[in-house]
Amino acid sequence: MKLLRRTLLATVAALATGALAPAFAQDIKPRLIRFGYGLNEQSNQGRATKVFADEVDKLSGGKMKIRAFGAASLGSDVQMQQALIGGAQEMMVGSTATLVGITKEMALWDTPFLFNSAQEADAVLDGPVGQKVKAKLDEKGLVGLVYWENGFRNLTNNKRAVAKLEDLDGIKLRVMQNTVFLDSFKTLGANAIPLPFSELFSALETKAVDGQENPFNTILSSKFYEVQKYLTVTNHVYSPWIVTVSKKFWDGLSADEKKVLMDAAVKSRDFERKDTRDEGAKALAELKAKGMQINELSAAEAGRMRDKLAAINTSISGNVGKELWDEAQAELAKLRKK
Ligand code: KDG
Repeated sequence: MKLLRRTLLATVAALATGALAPAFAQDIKPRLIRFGYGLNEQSNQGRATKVFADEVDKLSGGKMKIRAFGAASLGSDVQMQQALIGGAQEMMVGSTATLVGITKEMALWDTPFLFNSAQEADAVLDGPVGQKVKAKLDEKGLVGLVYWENGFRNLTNNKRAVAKLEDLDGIKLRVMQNTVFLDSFKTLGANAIPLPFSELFSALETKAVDGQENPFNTILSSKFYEVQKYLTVTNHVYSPWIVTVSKKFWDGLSADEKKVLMDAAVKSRDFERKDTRDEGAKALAELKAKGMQINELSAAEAGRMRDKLAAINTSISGNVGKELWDEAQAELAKLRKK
């Protein structure tokens, strides 16, 4: 018994003096970061999240670990945004459109036909206007790191091919939880129904809604072709995603840790945009092969859509502020002069 007591006392003394410290010091656990997203693991969103996670692990020497949660397993965009603001979750990627209730300036990116190309989108989103909009998140408890590409959105439905605007009349069309999308499709004659992305497939399957609108990649990776017959190429708006961090979590990080997350985010952005475009180039053919009946809205009908939605642009300009709206238009005019 005396030996055991002596051994215990010697061990306590050694710990106190740090003689055993090296083993303890090497056992410091990595900082775990929960990263939520809404599409499935095999989607462009899932692949880019893995690139981000691998890069964070590499740049931090294993001291920071991303734990990715896909398929809205941590909740919808809106629910995850609230979890980040409250500090219950550290990171997410989601639609800028679902952030409009938190930061009204995000509605700028909902403007129908704002961008004519992905290159224009990259230039504006990564330029001064995109940075200004991103910075507005800070005062709401979120830190925006980078924009990813969701892509140009197109219409699917089970009722009819949409060859002219009147074909939208009465179609129960799911839209993102966002007033611009709601107002836009009501203006175009559809019966617009806001739903979280996580509920969309079952709403289509049970015919609670007739249709939806999303980029080709999402229509393919979420298997909407299994429950949708018609696909109309409209490219009616370019949708960004944005990678965000809980400000409560971010403010507790060291400068080095913040640099790791930012550098990894930039690398994941560049990967995600290329992956999304490469996949998008093939997705339409794959959707046709899956049996979808595909038509392209004519330039004349797209022009009618733009004209009908002009009033929406006026309300967006009022909501985001004329200065920001004018700055975005000026940047686009400059890009188009080149
Ligand atoms: O995580 C998925 C969401 O970002 C979602 O907004 C994607 O475009 C989308 C939609 O239609 O909800």
